[in-house]
Amino acid sequence: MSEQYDGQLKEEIREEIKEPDMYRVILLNDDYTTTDFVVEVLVSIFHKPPIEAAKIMMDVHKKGKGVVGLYTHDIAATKIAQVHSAARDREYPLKCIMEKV
Ligand code: NFA
Repeated sequence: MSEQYDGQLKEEIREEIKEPDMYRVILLNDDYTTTDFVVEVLVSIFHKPPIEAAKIMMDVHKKGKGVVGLYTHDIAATKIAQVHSAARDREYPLKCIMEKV
């Protein structure tokens, strides 16, 4: 096997094991969404245990925003769409966004 071919193989293997880009999903506070609904969303969409969900909700309520979780791009986008859809159904303005880590 030539040096060049060996190098090409190593390069291909390196590309195959590259970790996916990760995104933080960030929940934003507002004055209208109920605390119960936010906890409900954190439990049902983000699979947080209820006690942790209540802590995250209070943190967002006090600080204006907070990280809910770390996901690959498509999982983050799906969860955000699920939050906005559930909020729209109940006529709450609850919003979340994603940012690349
Ligand atoms: N601030 C909202 C209230 O007082 C609760 C809330 C928390 C909304 C976290 C959005 C995010 N009812």
